[in-house]
Amino acid sequence: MSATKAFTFVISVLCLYSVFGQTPKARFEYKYSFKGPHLVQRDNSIPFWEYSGDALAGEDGVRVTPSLRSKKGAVWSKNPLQAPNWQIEVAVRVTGRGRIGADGMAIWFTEQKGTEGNVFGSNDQWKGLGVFLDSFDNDNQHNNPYIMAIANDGSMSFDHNSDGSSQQIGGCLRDFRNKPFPVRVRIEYYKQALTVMVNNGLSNKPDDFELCLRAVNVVLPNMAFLGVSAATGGLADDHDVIYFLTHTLHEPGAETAKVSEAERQKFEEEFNQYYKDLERAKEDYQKENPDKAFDPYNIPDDKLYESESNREMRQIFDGQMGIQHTVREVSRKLDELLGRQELVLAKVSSLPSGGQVPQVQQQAGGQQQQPVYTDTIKRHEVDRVLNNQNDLLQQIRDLRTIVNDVQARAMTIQQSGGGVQQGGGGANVNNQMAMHEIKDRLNSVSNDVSVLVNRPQPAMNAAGCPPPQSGSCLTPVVFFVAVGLQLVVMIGYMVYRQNKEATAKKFY
Ligand SMILES: [Ca+2]
Ligand SMILES: [Ca+2]
Repeated sequence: MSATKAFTFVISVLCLYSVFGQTPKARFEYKYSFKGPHLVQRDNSIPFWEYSGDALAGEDGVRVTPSLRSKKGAVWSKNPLQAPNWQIEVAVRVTGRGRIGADGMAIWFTEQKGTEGNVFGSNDQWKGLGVFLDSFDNDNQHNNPYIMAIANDGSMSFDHNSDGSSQQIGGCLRDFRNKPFPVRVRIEYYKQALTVMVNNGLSNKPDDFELCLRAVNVVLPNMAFLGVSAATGGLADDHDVIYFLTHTLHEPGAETAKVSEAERQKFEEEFNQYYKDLERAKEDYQKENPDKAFDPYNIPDDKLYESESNREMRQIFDGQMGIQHTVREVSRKLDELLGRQELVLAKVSSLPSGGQVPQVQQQAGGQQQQPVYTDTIKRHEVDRVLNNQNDLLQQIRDLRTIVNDVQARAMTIQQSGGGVQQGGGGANVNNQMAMHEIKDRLNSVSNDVSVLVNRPQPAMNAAGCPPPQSGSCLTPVVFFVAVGLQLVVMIGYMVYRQNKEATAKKFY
């Protein structure tokens, strides 16, 4: 039986070979391909390609999405590929720290360039072919990550809920995440037969591929744009395209008729020349602008992203730095306070018991210190002394006025004394009244003077202030002497008058 089976297998292979003919000739299409190193130009653009959304192009590939939530990105050929038969080989890396990733990637061959949408970062209802690398198991059938192909005429919407299981041409269960080598997907479309081969990322041998799906009678547009898109959701992976290589496939006979070997060589040379020029231009630019040679997109992954433990360590470190800074600040302020306190203490202790003269302290070593100024008389104290002196002068002026008044009244009494000879006994009464008045006035003067004498002296006088400038002011001693003399003279005059009147009465 096994011999029969083997025979059947050989016959079927021969039949297939007769159907598809000889192995097609492949022609590299550099305008529909990209590959590192030196993938991007000075302005970070990829020749013949454009990228959008959250995609970033680096020297060695395109990061279609970073491993952040809800990101979408895409890279598309600028021009459509016009070929009935073709082969695409795409090397991708899907890496993430989680055990499960999301959402996945798509390789496109569509009539229109894709726009941002919900089918792995690109629009739904596409016209053409989509080959999906679906990381997330939406229908919970435990059949993801999964690779599948879906051809769409523009009428169908991708059914995420079933992971497109009813819409696919075919597919295979392959874990393409976190592999040591890039996972390669080779899509071949030849005579309406679609073949998808996958390298599992466990080896980097060029021809190490496994069949994922094969389908015949698949109708695709003759002219279509090529692209790769990716999306992340609540979970996130890095989705990188390492290279995208396109070949058109030609039947061996037609190929020779169509393109001569010379033409092929010309194309190859053109391609090589282009890359050489590009590299030379880059080197020149780096030489001219060594400071600008840094490419922000070409940061290694380990620098762009940090691990969980590194992040925690960094946060702890940052926190400790903050605490250290605060402690240092507090310590500095404390030192400042202590310094001020010591200064105040030094000033207080150096205050002499009486004197206010600035003192120069000599240290034991003989080194001269800054003079320490002890407390001196303040401005307001000087003002107070001056005010007191003014008050004193004013009160003395008042006293002089009173004295003058007394003098004036004495003169009045003296004048009225001339009429005693006519007035007789009435003059005695007047004199007594005048005497009482003078007595009262003198008493009030005496009170004023005693108030002045008992007035508390300002403390500043004790502070060695110069005595107030008395100038021509009347001193109390002179004043009392004058008043005393006046009193003696007046009393003497009264006695003299009374004696005179007594002798005059004797004559009547
Ligand atoms: Ca899915
Ligand atoms: Ca599924």
